[in-house]
Amino acid sequence: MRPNRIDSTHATRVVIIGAGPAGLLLGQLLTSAGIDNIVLEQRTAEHVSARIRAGILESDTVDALQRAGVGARMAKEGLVHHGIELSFNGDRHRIDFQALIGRDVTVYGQTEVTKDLMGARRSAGAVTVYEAEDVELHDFDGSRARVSYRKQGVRHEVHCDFIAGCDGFHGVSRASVPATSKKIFERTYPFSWLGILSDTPPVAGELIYARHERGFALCSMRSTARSRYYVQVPATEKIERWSDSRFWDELRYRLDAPTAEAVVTGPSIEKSIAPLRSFVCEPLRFGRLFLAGDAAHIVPPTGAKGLNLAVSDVLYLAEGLIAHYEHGDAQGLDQYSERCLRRVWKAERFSWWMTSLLHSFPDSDDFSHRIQEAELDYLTHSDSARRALAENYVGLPR
Ligand code: FAS
Ligand code: PHB
Repeated sequence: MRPNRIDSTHATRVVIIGAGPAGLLLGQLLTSAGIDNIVLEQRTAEHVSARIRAGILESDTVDALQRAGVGARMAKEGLVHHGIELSFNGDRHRIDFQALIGRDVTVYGQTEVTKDLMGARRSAGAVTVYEAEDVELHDFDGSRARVSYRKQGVRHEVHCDFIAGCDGFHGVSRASVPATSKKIFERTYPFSWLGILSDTPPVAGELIYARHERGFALCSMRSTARSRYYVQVPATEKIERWSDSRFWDELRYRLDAPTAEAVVTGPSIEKSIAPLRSFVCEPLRFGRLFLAGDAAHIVPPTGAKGLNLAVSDVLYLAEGLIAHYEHGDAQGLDQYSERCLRRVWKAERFSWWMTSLLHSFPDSDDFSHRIQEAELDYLTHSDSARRALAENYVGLPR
């Protein structure tokens, strides 16, 4: 078979590449608005729905999922949190979102959000092609875009008005844009997060972000019976070097004594290492191609922004596409990149700040340590400083 022979041709209005939260939420919003779309996903549905990723939803994200008609289980199972705690120098200090800004966040795993969106898409009868291989983007700078892919040996081509690149950091969409048409901003960190999931009760009722000379640790959760913990490890660390007991010991070293004492340990049901980076691609629109979510930007997870930023991009993109099709109004699409990037860069700043505040940097000097301590001292003695952290953590207004 000739490599570029097309065996089957289709047409739709919007091709969405990637069935992560960005792609699936965009698909849900477009389908609900009667705008025909197809999602192309390289992995299996089982793989996508089994991924363990983010855990914290901003209130705007919760509202968006409710409005999109996929919030029922989240409303039942999500845990509303009115604050977080910072643990350092042997003490815990609460940041009270309710008292400071009257808002909250919801603990509801990205895994569950993805499952809810996948279920809604199935119920709507919208098309998702899983195991779509060799996805290629064509003519997105022309009058009509095309996306080709291979499925079970058959090469398909989809003609469309627009392409939404929701295929994550390692996807094909951003890579299809010529280097001369995009500017990349990037910072990599000399450490990663080693995460563990365990069916044990969380050590506390809210998240605890811990700064310790041995490194950062985070006590999070997925429910009142399932905990999610992280410890900072060197960027070169290998998962094979971490038994469960080594993880639990290291986590407890980094917590204040009462909290360390209270940790309930158990077998890991998932254990993985995720690298940390700050990354932004500018712009986010290239003719008929729009980048959204991790395809466009990456934040270190310290600020719990990744998933929430993906939702924010998709809301702007859906608004623009719906205005285009319903009223012939191009303003939303023309302003998409600028509107997203204003919000993205503020989330990048906050995520970088939280990461710089709480992690130990192998090459940092005494001055840097004193700055970290002064920052933490300011946070624990100033309502204004705590209010600034709170308003960024729960999500800045759109
Ligand atoms: P995703 O990466 O979720 O989805 C992209 C989809 O595109 C994937 O299903 C992929 O298979 C598919 N794809 C890729 N290339 C393709 C191609 N060529 N053709 C077709 N499909 C293709 N955020 C937080 O807020 N807190 C966290 O704790 C946190 N932990 C994370 C841990 C890890 C290991 C990673 C990688 C990210 C983490 N994030 C976290 C960020 C994460 O939650 C993202 O922000 C979120 O998944 C973004 O969603 P999407 O933009 O949909 O990208
Ligand atoms: C998580 O529960 O996975 C989580 C929570 C908060 C973060 C990062 C990850 O900042």
